[in-house]
Amino acid sequence: MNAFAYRVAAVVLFALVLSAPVAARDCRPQVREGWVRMPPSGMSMKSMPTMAGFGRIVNRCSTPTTILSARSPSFASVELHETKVIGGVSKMRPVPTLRIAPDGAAVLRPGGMHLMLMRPGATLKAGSRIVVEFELAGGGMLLGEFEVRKPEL
Ligand SMILES: [Cu+2]
Repeated sequence: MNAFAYRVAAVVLFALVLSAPVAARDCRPQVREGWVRMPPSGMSMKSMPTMAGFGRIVNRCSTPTTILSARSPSFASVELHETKVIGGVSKMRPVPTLRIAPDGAAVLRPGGMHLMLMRPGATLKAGSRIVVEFELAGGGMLLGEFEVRKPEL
């Protein structure tokens, strides 16, 4: 190898060493268009102490990401659920872990996957925002913001 080849090899190596860990550290999924559906009007939070959260969790990283759990300072507990119609009956079941492919997204929407937000600590008003923390496999954390909205009539 001549001197030029050595220099090219050194630069390439240096770039690899620099870029790999930085990309992994900087790349986190994001919550977009997060919102929480208030109970229908006329129903108090006490009679229906569960709300549903929707939005998109986008993974723009080159590696898959897995959500292990969720929690929120505004609710006693948070679970990921999936609604499925089985034999004409709509049923919800917990989603223990949620894997999102590289450049993929998990869509949380009414009638599908959603966050089940249980027992709010305080009465939430339309327009207020709550934060949900998602625990990621590998030790990371994802913070998502959700706007409280009235259900559509
Ligand atoms: Cu549910």
